[in-house]
Amino acid sequence: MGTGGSICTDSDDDTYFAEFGDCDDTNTGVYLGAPEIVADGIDNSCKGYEECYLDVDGDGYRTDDTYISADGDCSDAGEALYTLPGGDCDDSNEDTYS
Ligand SMILES: [Ca+2]
Ligand SMILES: [Ca+2]
Ligand SMILES: [Ca+2]
Ligand SMILES: [Ca+2]
Repeated sequence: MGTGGSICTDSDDDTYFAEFGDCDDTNTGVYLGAPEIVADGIDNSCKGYEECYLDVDGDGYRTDDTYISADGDCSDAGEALYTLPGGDCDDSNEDTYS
C-alpha cells in the first residue's frame, strides 16, 4: 500500500467499494445497479429512495400500487412493506380488506 492514495473498502465482499457505488457496505444485496426488491424497506440499487406498497387506511392490508418513499424505509403512515398481506380492495375503508 502506498501513502497518500485512497484506500477503498469492501467490507461485505460484494465487489463494490463503500467509497464508490456501494451505499451499504454491510449488505451484499445492496450496491449501485443491484436488482431492486420492491417494498423490502431497503434501497437495494442505491438510487436514493425506496419503492413502497401502500396501505392508506392502515388496516394492515396493502394494495399492489407503489409509492416512492424518499426516506426509503416503507414504515411511515400509509406506506407498507412487501411482507404485509395484499388484496385490499378498498384502501380507503379500514373495515374492508378482502
Ligand atoms: Ca454492499
Ligand atoms: Ca428495495
Ligand atoms: Ca389498507
Ligand atoms: Ca381497506
